[in-house]
Amino acid sequence: MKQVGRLHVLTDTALQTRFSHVDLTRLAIAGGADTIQFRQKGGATREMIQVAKEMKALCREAGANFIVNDRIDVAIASRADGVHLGQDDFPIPLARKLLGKGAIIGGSAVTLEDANKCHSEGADYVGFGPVYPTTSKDDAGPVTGLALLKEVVANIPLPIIAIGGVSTENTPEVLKAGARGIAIISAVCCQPDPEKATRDLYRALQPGI
Ligand code: TZP
Ligand code: MG
Repeated sequence: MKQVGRLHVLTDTALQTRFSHVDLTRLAIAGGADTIQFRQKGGATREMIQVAKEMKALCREAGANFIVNDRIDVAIASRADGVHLGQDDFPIPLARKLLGKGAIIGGSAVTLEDANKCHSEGADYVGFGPVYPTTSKDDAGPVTGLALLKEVVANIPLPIIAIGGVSTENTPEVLKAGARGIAIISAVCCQPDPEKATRDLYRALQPGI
């Protein structure tokens, strides 16, 4: 049975170059991440597949979910557990046809309407945000805030994963708003010690379990 995780770490090698996607996977898993999302915009597809296969192997060993952002071809080639798709990415219903019922498919939403669309198209979870200001994604859209997060949680019968500026400090209020979990780039990848940063986030999530 597929289960949507609560601590999603999105690997990033554009905002920082000290750690590779594979390094970040290892560190985030050691810190307690239950979901690793391979997020790379551009680059050679062959290399992406190679990296994704290594990441998948580490995740499988640790019992963590391995999700590929945007690239369903890379997800298929690496036997990922699923994909995460934005509103302009590969259509969710078509992804479901290709990946099957057992795959975890996440959709991005900035509004309640987006979240509704993710649900009606068959997503397994919604990545909602940016809940807080972020500099990690140029076209992240307007900051949603906690009130809209609450509204989405109340109206969409799917796990809602908060994204955008999420940190150890604001995780408690994100959980209080009803989010099932959090998705993180900079609060892990751009920290001096990504493993410790992940562990701190893991601890911040504990009261909600
Ligand atoms: N989608 C909405 S906000 C965002 C993405 C990928 C960026 C999240 O990065 P950070 O550094 O955790 O704010
Ligand atoms: Mg996308």
